[in-house]
Amino acid sequence: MISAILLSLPLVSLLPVVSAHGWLGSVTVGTQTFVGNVPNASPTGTVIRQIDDVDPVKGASNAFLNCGQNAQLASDVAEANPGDTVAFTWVNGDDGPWVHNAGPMQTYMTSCGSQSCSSFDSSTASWFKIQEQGRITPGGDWAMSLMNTGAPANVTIPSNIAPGNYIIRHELIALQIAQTEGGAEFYPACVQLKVGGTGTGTPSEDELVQLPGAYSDTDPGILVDVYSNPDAAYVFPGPAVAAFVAGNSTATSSSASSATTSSSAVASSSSASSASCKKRRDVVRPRTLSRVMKNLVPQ
Ligand SMILES: *[C@@H]1O[C@H](CO)[C@@H](O)[C@H](O)[C@H]1NC(C)=O
Ligand SMILES: CC(=O)N[C@H]1CO[C@H](CO)[C@@H](O)[C@@H]1O
Ligand SMILES: [Cu+2]
Repeated sequence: MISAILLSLPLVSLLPVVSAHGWLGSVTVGTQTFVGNVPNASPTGTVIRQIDDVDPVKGASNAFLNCGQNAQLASDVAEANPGDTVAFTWVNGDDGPWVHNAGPMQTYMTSCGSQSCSSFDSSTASWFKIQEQGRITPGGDWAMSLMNTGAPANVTIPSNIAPGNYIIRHELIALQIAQTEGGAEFYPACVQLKVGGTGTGTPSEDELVQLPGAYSDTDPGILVDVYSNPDAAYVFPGPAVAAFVAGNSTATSSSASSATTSSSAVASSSSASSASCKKRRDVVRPRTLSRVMKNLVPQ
């Protein structure tokens, strides 16, 4: 009832119409920038595996969780060094800034062994986590929201990683409708690398996971209402950051207690925003609503 009234507020229709969903538009590895192929367009040489749809991957066991929707091998490989920054610039379906603002960003790597990653089938690869980012401050905005201005997400290649052929997989999990099972939106993207240097760091066997395989649709960080209890510690899905990764202090937050799910009022208003995601208007609404709901819903 309340949510229906809120959703019909004129404010909502004044929001700019922006295309939701999206893809990895470009990546900067060290100082070199590579532009991704437009989803489902004719491919040209790049290091980013091309997907065929800007819609999110849905379902934790979806095969496309591996590298994105029907991801294809890319022809090129980026040269990188340990300690390099890899900057991932995500864009929406119209090539503007990324629109979703709630949910974690995680980065994995896998070894392609002795072969170039341009011919490596990653579908049964073993991945290790090198980074995870949640909210910037407890209860505050998510690091993902910094990309709404067009800024990239920044990841550091582990400073001691052993040289070799690797795929680096950056993943956004948009949680604006994740209080319903199956609502989480996964956006994975894979970039093919050849890492130099003389490092010796490798993950241990028990830090390796399959993707899909590492997540369940009912994981506390995947089936979660991020609006009803923003102060709850977020529980990152998947493994901890591999121990050899220096400065992985964020890994400690994954052992924090689970976020609670769903107050019914907020849940119903947010599931209405599920439809709005398809109508390309989910950009600002969830946070606006949750602020309003805070004042209406007894704590
Ligand atoms: C990545 O780095 C740029 C430049 O320092 C910064 O503007 C941006 O906010 C960073 N992105 C995130 C998600 O922190
Ligand atoms: C530098 C640092 O924080 N290292 C930690 C990385 O994570 C593992 C557990 O996943 C810790 O044991 C390390 O101390
Ligand atoms: Cu979307």
